[in-house]
Parts: sequence; C-alpha cells; structure tokens
Amino acid sequence: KSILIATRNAHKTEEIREMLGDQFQVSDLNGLEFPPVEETGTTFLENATLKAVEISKQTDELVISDDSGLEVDALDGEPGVYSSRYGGEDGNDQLNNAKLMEKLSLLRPDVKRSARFRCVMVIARNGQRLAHFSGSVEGRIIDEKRGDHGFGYDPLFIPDGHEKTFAELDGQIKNSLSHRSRALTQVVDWLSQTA
Ligand code: ITT
Repeated sequence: KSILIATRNAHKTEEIREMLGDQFQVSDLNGLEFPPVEETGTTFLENATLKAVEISKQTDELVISDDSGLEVDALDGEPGVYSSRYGGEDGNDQLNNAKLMEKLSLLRPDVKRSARFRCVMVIARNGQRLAHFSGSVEGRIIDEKRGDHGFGYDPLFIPDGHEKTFAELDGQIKNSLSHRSRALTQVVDWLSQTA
C-alpha cells in the first residue's frame, strides 16, 4: 500500500517511514510539482485539513497530512500553530529555537515550564477528508539546546518520564512516545479497518 504524506518537511516523512516500517510505501511532496498550500487556519486541525484536502485533489493517492507544533504554557500556548514560522516567515529550526529561547529568557525563573507537542493527521482522498486523529506528548521546556538528533524544537523539549531532550534521546525512543507516533497509531488502525 502506498501513501503520500502532504509535507515538505523531510524529518516528518523520515519519522513516519521509520514508524510504519515496510507495511506502507511512504512518499512526500519533495521533488513533486504541487503548488504550496497556504496554512491560513488557526488550529492544527484546520491546517492539517487544508494540506490533505488540497493535495488530494491533485492525485489519486491516499493522502495523509501532519500539522504539528509545540505549546508552551507559560507563553500562552506559543508557538503553537506558528511553530514552523516562529522565528520569521522564512523561519528555520535555528531561528525558531533562537526565538523560543529569547522568549523563555524573559520569563520569571520560577514560572512553570510545562509544554507539549501536538500533532493532527488528516486522511484524505480525491478532495474529501475521510478521517482525522491527534496525538500529544507532555513534557517541559529548557533554556538551552541539548542534543542533535531529531529536528525543530527537539533540543529544548524533555518528555515526561525522561531527563534527556528529544534531541538527546534515541530516535526510537522519541518514536515510541511522540505526538506523531500517537496520531499515526490511530491512522494505521483506521487504515487497517477501512482500506
Ligand atoms: P509541512 O507543512 O510541509 O508539513 P512544516 O514543518 O511547515 O512542514 P508544520 O506547519 O506542521 O509543518 O509545522 C511544524 C513545526 O512544529 C515544525 O517545523 C517544528 O518546528 C515543530 N515540530 C513539529 N513536530 C516536531 C517534532 O517532532 N520535534 C520538534 N519540532 C517539531
């Protein structure tokens, strides 16, 4: 079975591929000619829906989108849906992390550091949204980056039950408890019941 992930973020694709093993043939938008989908929504579900539905109008493949991000409670849920552009419109992981560290440095030292990653996945075919699932992982945020695995905010996030950041932990450990894996498990269940 083959699925098209409606993403240009190769890190997401790689994690999804590792989690799915060889049960699915996974490809993404990199190298394909699809026009960019503007993420005009204000929620993960809205943006995940925009991406999956729009791309699925342009292919016969089963499409799955991933809209995800980090919510820091002391920053009222920022960066949230703006996670990929927190450091500016052409933000990258470096700039986004710098922006977050700057914001964290302005917080009182005793303020709680709780945070979570969220992921919403939408399944679509031929312009129709068929299903959607979400996953999250609770944890806390630290002031200075640690580790170099993973991507995005991984160097600043420690999942509950661990003392290392997602960027210090083995990729397999991240994949066993991440927001993405928790959404993906439900996608796989749905696919096995439906497809
Ligand atoms: P696509 O829209 O093409 O899928 P994107 O990276 O722009 O790629 P999002 O709009 O969903 O995707 O933004 C997700 C951002 O949230 C991502 O760029 C990271 O900054 C952050 N993020 C999501 N999952 C993460 C993870 O597992 N580890 C670290 N950061 C993550």
